[in-house]
Amino acid sequence: MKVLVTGFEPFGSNKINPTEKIIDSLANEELEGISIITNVLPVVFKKADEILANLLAEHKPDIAIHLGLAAGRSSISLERVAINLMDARIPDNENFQPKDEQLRKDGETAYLSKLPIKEIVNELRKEGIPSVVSNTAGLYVCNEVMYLSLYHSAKFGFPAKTGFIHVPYLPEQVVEKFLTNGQNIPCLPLDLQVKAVKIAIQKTLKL
Ligand code: PCA
Repeated sequence: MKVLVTGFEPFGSNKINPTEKIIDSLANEELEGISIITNVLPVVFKKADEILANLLAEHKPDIAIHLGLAAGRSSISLERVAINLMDARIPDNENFQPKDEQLRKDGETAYLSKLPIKEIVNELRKEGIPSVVSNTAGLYVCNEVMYLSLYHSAKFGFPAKTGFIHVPYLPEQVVEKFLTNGQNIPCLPLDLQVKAVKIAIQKTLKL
């Protein structure tokens, strides 16, 4: 069983992306009977598209779990839906800022997550980790990656199960924002974020 887990590099005003750290810690993990392929994607619309396509073609994963930072959210968010649209509030890391542009002309308007999102949310809550189903992954590079993974799944049959999880800031990021401009923003420690992703993988493997 092959599981692809992707995160993202920092972007915008965020100097750290927690998902990069989650990927680092998963890369050193042995989970029973599965091989985990990890990758940190650039926050660049065109490059993320190309790199994801190459990863899927090369590894043919059974499961793909894509991770991104959702600045300001308080919980682990299991995204329900990806939309066939790019409408960027801020430019990407190579200064591209698409507005109202389709991702794939031959794709559906939207795809629903193929992860067992409600089962994962329930399991995380049982473990004391705040978690919700989210009905929007935004219209930036995270939505793009979720959409393209589901488009690939619909077109080629793999990854059979794929979806997206947004994570909150890490505590150190919030301390910095509080000290620099008094913003009071929610966060979740790295160990709980890593635990949440492992639970999501295990739950997806079982169902
Ligand atoms: N979050 C952004 C892109 C990269 C990331 O970690 C998003 O929500 O689209």
